[in-house]
Amino acid sequence: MIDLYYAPTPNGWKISIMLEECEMDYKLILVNLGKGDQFKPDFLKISPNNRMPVIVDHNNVINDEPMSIFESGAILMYLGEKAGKFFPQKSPDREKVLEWLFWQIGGLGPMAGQVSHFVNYAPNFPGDHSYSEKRYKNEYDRLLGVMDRILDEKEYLAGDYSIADIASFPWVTAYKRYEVNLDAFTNVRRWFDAIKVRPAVRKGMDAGKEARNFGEGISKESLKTMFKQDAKSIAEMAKQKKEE
Ligand SMILES: N[C@@H](CCC(=O)N[C@@H](CS)C(=O)NCC(=O)O)C(=O)O
Repeated sequence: MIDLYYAPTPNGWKISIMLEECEMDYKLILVNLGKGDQFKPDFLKISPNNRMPVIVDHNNVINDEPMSIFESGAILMYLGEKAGKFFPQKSPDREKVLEWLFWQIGGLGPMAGQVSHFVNYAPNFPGDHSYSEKRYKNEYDRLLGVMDRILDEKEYLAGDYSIADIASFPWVTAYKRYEVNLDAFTNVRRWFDAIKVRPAVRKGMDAGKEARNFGEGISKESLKTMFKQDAKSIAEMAKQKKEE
């Protein structure tokens, strides 16, 4: 059994989709990010970066502890290897998948995440955010353009459907909220439509959907917990959760 520490956001969906695609047994453990569950001592032990997703694989015990993994890219690689699916192990196919997986982890994810911040949350904070919002929207647009060019030659990012597509899909689903016209990216649209109808993708995207929230009615306390983090504040949060 695999425990998935999760919130229904694009980074969480990558892993719920992968577990569904691999038909693996898993238990969903919801992490309430607004309430600061990511600072609880037991959570920080498996996720020192105070972020979800994280998995704990009870079938892989090392030095009396079940294996835990944080960072969605590392989790996808682990699950792909474990299941022998969506992550070829032989060169050069392995490197082709890794190129696009790292492109997502270092580019599409962080940039789309910033667009999400400026669209969904920054309006709660005073000041003119227009330059920052435009900067990240341009970068998201550029990355969709890169995808579109590559998908003109290939059906999926690395040729066959892989963990690179599973990582990228959730950050493309957000396009509507970001006011992007996906039809302008013909190949991305074809890729997106092919992935969204996969039964495992639908199931993975539905995992914990009752907890989904795009910031509507978010409390001042939750905004502070999530968006006023610096080295000092996360140390204080961790101390507070230890004492609770
Ligand atoms: N690079 C990380 C990013 C994970 C991440 O940013 N998770 C966010 C939600 S989408 C989170 O847990 N935020 C908690 C917080 O900001 O304290 C990954 O790919 O796993």
